[in-house]
Amino acid sequence: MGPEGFQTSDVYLRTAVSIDPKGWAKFDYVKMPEYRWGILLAPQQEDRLVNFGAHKGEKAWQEVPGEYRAMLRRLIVVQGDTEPASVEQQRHLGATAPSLYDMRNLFQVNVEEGRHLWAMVYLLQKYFGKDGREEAEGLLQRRSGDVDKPRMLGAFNEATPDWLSFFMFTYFTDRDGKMQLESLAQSGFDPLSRTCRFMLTEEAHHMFVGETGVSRTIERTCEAMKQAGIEDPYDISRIRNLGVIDLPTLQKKANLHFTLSLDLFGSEISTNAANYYNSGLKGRFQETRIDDDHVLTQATYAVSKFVDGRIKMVDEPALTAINMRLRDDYVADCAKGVERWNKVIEKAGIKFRITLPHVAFHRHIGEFANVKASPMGDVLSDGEWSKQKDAWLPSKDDGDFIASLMQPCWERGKYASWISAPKVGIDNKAGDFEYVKIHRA
Ligand code: BYC
Ligand code: FE
Ligand code: FE
Repeated sequence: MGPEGFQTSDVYLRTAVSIDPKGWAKFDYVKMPEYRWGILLAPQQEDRLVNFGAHKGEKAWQEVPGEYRAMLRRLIVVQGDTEPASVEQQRHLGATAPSLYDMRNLFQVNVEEGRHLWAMVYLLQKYFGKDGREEAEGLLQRRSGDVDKPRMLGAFNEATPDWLSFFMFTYFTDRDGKMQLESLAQSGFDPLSRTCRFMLTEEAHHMFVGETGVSRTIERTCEAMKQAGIEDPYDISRIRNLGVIDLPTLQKKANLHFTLSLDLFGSEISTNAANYYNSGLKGRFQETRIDDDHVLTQATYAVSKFVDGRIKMVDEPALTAINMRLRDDYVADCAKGVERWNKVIEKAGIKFRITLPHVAFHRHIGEFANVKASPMGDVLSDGEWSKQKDAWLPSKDDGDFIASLMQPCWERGKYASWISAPKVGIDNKAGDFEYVKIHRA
């Protein structure tokens, strides 16, 4: 279920062969079927403790704590399920890669997500016996978008129809991966913590691909607008005629992928999350750097809720609000890169800003699942929503237009019309480096 085609191509990939800084960035040409995954865990820290919840201060577990076995297995299975799902969603994208550089980055992300599945399967096989093996088998049976055996979480059954979606996905959805892995890296179950810590080193590159991919798309649009003397970012048809993606459509794509990713944090109020935390299985983002008691039985946290037809902040027990807190940390993390995108637009002198929509907008999980709200957070009637939704989310027309731009560009050092070249090459390679040597039968 990996990338379609390109089985005989030589791809300039980074392979992790060990966890020390010299070992995890070996670059060379590899044919994807020959790519090999290692089981890589961050070094064991002696005397590591459970750092939060009811077991705070006890020695971290090297074996599965019997009373939490089912919960822990569930967490590992959900994490494992997302990894191959993203590869399945992206498998057709090689055919329309806007450059060899981008194609190589896609394949790099794919092989690493494959390794992340392997990392979770390793835990299931090694620590859970028969039921672990059955769950591991289940991970191979499910497929993104399959009617009978879909992937577990919503966003991983959506299509990734084009390269802009791929960049938005790696920016927004891989960042959920980062936040969830950070929380699992805090786990009192030490093997899970160690494997997640190493996975996070790889996750950074996925988000880099997303952030720079969107940024290069914006840069190219602004450049084309300037060359054509177009100042108004809403002069859509003229901008599209230049073979670039207009900024309002970029905003719609961001709206879609951001909100699908918000759904991945579960309900704002969740007893599952409270139990994970209390049991010492899943912590908060940067748990050990937070200045509180790390038990949270007395603490409260402000949660945005839908009360009497209005969106309001309500104090809730901090334990049940764990998902909300992680989502807040996620939104703050997302906002940083969006500001860097806005700098590119500002520098080009175009009056437009990309913004993150309100958390009540376009949601399918939690407090706002049954609410229609605008990106500004105004509650709407169904009629108002239907009238305006195409202004906020990609329409069929937008999709068709983007699809029309997805022409492969595989000449060394060349880029498709809608995206600029990167500032620096992978592994500092020169501009015309042949990141993928395509030999087709
Ligand atoms: N779609 O109690 P609640 C990554 C279910 S991404 C469908 O609020 P909880 C990656 C939920 O399972 C990171 N169903 O949920 C990125 C529950 O079902 P049950 C992946 C959903 O448990 C890019 C019910 O609704 N890792 O690595 O507090 C590329 C009640 O919900 C969804 C993790 O997610 C949804 N979006 O929170 C590659 C970490 N949301 O129990 C890779 C592990 C909720 O009634 N997972 N439901 O059958 C978790 O910590 C939690 O399972 C969640 C959900 C945060 C996902
Ligand atoms: Fe991953
Ligand atoms: Fe990732």
